Amino acid sequence: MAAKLFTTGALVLGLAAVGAPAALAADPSLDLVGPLSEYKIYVAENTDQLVTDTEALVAAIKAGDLDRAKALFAPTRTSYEKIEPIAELFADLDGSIDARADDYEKGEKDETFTGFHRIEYGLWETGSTRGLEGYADRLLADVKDLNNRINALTFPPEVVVGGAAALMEEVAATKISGEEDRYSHTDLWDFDANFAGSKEIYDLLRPLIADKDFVARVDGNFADAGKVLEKYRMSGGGFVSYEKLTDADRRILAAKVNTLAEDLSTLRGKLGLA
Ligand SMILES: [Cu+2]
Repeated sequence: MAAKLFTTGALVLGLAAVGAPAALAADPSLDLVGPLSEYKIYVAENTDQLVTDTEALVAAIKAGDLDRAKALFAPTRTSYEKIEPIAELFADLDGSIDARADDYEKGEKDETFTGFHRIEYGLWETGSTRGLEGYADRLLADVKDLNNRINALTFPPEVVVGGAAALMEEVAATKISGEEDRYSHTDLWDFDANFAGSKEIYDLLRPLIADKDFVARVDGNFADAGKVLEKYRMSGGGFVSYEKLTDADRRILAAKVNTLAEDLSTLRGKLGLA
């Protein structure tokens, strides 16, 4: 991809040198071709992983293995959380896969409440896999549907570029309160995945950003947020309960997430996208 990008750049420069209109050299969509196709590969890897991991989670639920199902819950979600800006383009599936009980009139008791958080509720609050088989089947059908739909999708550049900020905005607006994984308190797994998904987009676009102060600041804030998360990483992988996060660390994390959301929201303008 880098080679292709270079060729495009050289071509544009060549044209500019022989006196082509400056507007030609300023078309930002040419530079985005490489990063966009890289990102599409990243998303495809994650949706494949999501299907594989969900199959294992569903198998554990159907085998009545409560401990295994609980252990697989958070890691299975991470590939979804990494690609949320794209997954959310399919609002119906995002609703059935990742909605919270609050989105339903009767909360947890609502018949139409499905997906990860319905399963989470069953595993942690009811403490049993019983009655979750149907939700498990539905979740697997939904993530397979998502995988197919994403594979057929032409990625809108503004959604990809805007996705880096969208992930951070979502963490800032709702997730930092711990509302997402309220029964399992596995929120730090999601945060880590949200950071990874945001940083993936940023890193792919990074070579195109001319403002070096901006790049230094964003790099620094990603690193600082990562340092806070590292303190809570378990030796065997994954994270301790969100309840263990100290107020001081929660404040640092919230501040970093807010600054990142604000800075990354200017990416479109920095890349010359409308
Ligand atoms: Cu989510």
